[in-house]
Amino acid sequence: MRLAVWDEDQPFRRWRDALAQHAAELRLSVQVVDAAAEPDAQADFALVWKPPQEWLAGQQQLRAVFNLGAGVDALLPLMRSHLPEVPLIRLQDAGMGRQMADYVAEAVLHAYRRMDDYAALQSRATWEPLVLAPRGSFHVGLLGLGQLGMAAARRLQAMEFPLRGCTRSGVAPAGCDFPVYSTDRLYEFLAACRVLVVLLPLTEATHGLLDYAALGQLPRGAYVVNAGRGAVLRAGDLLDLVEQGHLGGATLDVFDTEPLPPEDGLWRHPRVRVTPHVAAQTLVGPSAAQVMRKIAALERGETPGGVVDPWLGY
Ligand code: NDP
Ligand code: OXD
Repeated sequence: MRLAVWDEDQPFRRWRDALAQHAAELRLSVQVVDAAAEPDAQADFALVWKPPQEWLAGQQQLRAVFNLGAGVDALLPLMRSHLPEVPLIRLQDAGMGRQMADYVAEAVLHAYRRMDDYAALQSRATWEPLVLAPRGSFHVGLLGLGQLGMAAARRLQAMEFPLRGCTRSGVAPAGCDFPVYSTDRLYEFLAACRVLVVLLPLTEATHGLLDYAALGQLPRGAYVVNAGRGAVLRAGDLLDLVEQGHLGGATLDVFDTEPLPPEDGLWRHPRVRVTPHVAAQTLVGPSAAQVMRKIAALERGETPGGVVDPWLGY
């Protein structure tokens, strides 16, 4: 079988070597092709991150497309237009869960230990111990409890923060023993979150979900962490609520426009921390292993995990 790779973020040889190694372990005979170098080569499977639409449209015999990331919002519209019958399969954790748990844990501790307040005191050379909230009252809410939301939840539970979650279905994932709300009870969920961690995919239903009215449901002083997708949250509304003192601050990894334009006020706000979409990065080794396992499942006639529902958009 022929496997085409389109990923401008990594040298092709890294994917080729990792995929070849895992194919050999699974006794799969695979020719790995650099799609950018051989754009006309027809492939059976494609592994892609932000491929050009002309290339995707020219692929006539694909059996499945693998997205080299967890979020499919950029690729799904291209698939709908050009390859509506071909399954789109996303990465599930593949080494991103631990990175996301690190990112979220740091941001929650930053909020809990009032580090922005101490930074403000330091800027005035003021020595002033601040009151620390009892841990048991410091509820962290996870909006999105998929692969990454649950990885973050497990870490926060180990850190003894009380948790609550909110998902589309309201169904608690396996291993989740804290309360889970469905989105129709979003405001009730938000009302008790001292920190809101957003790990949602960008879909029609989540676009702009966290607007002024929704963010206003958070308790006074609440902190927001967004590592899902920028367009889920209206950053202007967030900034207004921080300015008004209703929200305590935010750690943001994802933005409506990326890179975040230099003139954007988020860069300079003393209570907002900005990172350049790095909370959880695609790791070649674990991703190649997962993709080859999924191809092996397809070859056996099975349906692997991570097949995107085109109607739900994730
Ligand atoms: P999953 O598909 O495993 O989980 C998605 C979660 O979101 C599920 O719990 C799902 O609910 C919930 N959800 C979907 N739609 C809604 C809605 N309308 N209202 C409430 N909840 C909803 O995704 P992952 O955990 O793997 O990844 C989450 C997102 O993280 C990705 O889509 C991507 O955008 C982002 N990401 C960011 C990275 C970064 O570096 N910043 C890196 C990797 C991913 P249900 O359980 O009911 O289906
Ligand atoms: C992803 C991402 O979706 O990097 O994997 O954001």
